[in-house]
Amino acid sequence: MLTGKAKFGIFGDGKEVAQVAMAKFFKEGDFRSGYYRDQTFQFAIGQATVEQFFSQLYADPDENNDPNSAGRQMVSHFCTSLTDENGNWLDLANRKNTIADLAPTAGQMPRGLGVALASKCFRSIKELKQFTHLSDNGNEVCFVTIGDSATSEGHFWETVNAAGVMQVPMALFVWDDGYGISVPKKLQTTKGSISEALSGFQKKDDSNGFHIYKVKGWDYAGMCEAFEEGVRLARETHTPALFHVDELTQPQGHSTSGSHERYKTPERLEWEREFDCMKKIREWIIDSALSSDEELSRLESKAKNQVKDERTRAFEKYQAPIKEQVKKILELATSLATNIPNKAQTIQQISKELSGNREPMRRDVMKSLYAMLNAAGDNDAAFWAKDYYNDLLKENELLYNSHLYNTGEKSALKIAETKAIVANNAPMINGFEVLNKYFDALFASNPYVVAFGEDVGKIGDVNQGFSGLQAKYGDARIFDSGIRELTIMGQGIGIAMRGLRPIAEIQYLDYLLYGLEPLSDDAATLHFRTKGKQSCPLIVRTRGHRLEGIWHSGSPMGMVINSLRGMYVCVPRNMTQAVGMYNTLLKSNDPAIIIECLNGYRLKEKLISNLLQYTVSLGVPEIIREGSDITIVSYGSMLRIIQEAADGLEAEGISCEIIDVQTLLPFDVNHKILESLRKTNRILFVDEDVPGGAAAFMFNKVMEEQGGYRHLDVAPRTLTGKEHRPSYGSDGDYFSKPNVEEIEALIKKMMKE
Ligand SMILES: Cc1ncc(C[n+]2csc(CCOP(=O)(O)OP(=O)(O)O)c2C)c(N)n1
Ligand SMILES: [Mg+2]
Repeated sequence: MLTGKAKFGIFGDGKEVAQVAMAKFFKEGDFRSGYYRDQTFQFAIGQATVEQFFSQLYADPDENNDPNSAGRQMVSHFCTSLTDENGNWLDLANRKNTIADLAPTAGQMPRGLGVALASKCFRSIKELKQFTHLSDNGNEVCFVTIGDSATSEGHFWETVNAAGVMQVPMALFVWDDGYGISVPKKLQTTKGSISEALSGFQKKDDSNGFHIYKVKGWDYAGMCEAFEEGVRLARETHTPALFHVDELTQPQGHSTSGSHERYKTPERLEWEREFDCMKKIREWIIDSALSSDEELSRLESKAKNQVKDERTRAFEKYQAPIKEQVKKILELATSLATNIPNKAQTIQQISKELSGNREPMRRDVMKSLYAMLNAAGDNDAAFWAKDYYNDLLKENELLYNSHLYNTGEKSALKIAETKAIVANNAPMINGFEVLNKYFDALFASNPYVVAFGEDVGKIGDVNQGFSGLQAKYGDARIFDSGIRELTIMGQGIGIAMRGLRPIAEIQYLDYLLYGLEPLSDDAATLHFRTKGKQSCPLIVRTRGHRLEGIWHSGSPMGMVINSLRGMYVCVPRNMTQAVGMYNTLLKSNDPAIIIECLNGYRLKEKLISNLLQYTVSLGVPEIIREGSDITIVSYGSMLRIIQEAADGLEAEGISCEIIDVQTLLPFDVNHKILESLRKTNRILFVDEDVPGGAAAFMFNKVMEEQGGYRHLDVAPRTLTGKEHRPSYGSDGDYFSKPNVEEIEALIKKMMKE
């Protein structure tokens, strides 16, 4: 199947006819949130070419050749640009859009819900009517595709339920080929049929729900009829449609790795040959006298040749820059060999191997050049070769490691700082009231913002940040969601990708685990995997750190920062700082999570007078107490406990400098902590996470990246929570998380060393 030029292939054969039918009803402004079988659809809507398909198969890192992923994704993972190079949203209402595909099965479901929900927002929020480049009054449909077996995932059920409840324009196509790799559908789906299992979701005149259609994947006319009706109703009435497209096949099995003869019976294989949709549509075309056997054969052979040509062209384009590199290295090698005679033989041997490689890869180039440089050692003659090696390192870094975050004007790190203004007569109010006043001003001034989550609407969230605001701004902008963290995150991702500014709430940080997958796999990788063509300016709002009990005082920050590279992680110590972070993020295109302090909502803060202007620069720690003997680095709720310890230590003549990192991702971009350490020569990292979690991350950053080890008088320390989840009650908290006495005792010990 593959000629050895590509590593892995996964294709949409056996599903071509259904995709041609689906493409007929996909209009400008619509979105596709699908999976790796949709190549025919992408070709049919004119958003991918065969040559591009092969470029992706070869992992060509040039985005001109593989505009779908610049070689970063496996074949059949498509995407169209949603933003321009400056991060501004394109005229999406007048183009055919595809959200960048993902490999995790059913991963397309949660954000597909959000993409569809955005249409509902555009239709029902009057402030959004002006943005005609983003939506034609909500007339866009989100076409979601999924395999029959992936419907076993919780993602599928949660999404289907939410779409049925909310009534969003989703056209959901289940490509049913009877298998998920080797596992047949009777082991996947109740009653072996997704449409039957979902029959209770069928919309009735007086209910919400789905329009459900069952069609045969080789019956072009039948599919067109069903798709036309279902998609039209989704567009007009926002009732979602489910198309169970049965009787599809996999002519080549699941993928290029492994053959389906291992798990399909001879009868099934025979049936697949008989009912292959390409064979069936050919018969239908001839029976309907639309064309003749000869004409079709001519077309088929023409198409085969065209594909071969495009394949060759794609490979040549992929090889061209590498061959240039090889050429340059061979030249350098000749000169090296001449100038370093005692290494000439080694260098010539390396050179010979490289030039003999008929299909060199970039890593072969790097390995050869490195080996030559190794042979040359310190010899001055190697100057140009070294220079070239460094150039190539830089070039490859741009090709393979760039674009994790926005870097242009929409980078959250480029947002200018505006300091808080605290008037002399500033009132002291509760933390939740600071947020409430802020969100009020925000919704009055920024039409793009919507907020949702469990209990966010009617009661204005469990801590009253949105109290009274649904009544003021309407339930289209501030609304309640079912208890479904996964799809609340998906809603946020999809809505953000359509150019809006969602604040999607996870009620407590401990429940982030339920919603982590789409953040980690989708939101955090999006900018990277599309090389900047798509952005997801989602803000996840949650609250955490110490309060009471195992599931209301977790602080799994190590988990968060390690699974969410590609997002920013903000850990404000109070609600005013949180406001500054919301403002910064709302001006940028990077996704982020803001973790408010659960125990901070009822603490008093001075109300600043520039709520909407105040911005916090991400990655810039704040020294919240100056001192000279030791630097204590922490964040969030922990800081208040550290302050108390510092008061106690001061009475004993020990002067503590306390640094609030404010954000864990990014972390101290200007090395402010190092500056402090230079002065104190002692450092302690404190947090509530488990040992080896975020405290270890901060330790590593300061010691290794900032070179902090050079300024130490005593061993650096981390002080963390225990390995277990926190026990209940105030005593449980005291003995599970770092406490004042523990901090004091450790610092006193460090001072004596
Ligand atoms: C979360 C996750 N688990 C497992 C896999 C490995 N995997 C890739 S495709 C696949 C089967 C999917 O079957 P189905 O949904 O029926 O789609 P089909 O490939 O048959 O079109 C599996 C198990 C994955 N990609 N993601
Ligand atoms: Mg399948």
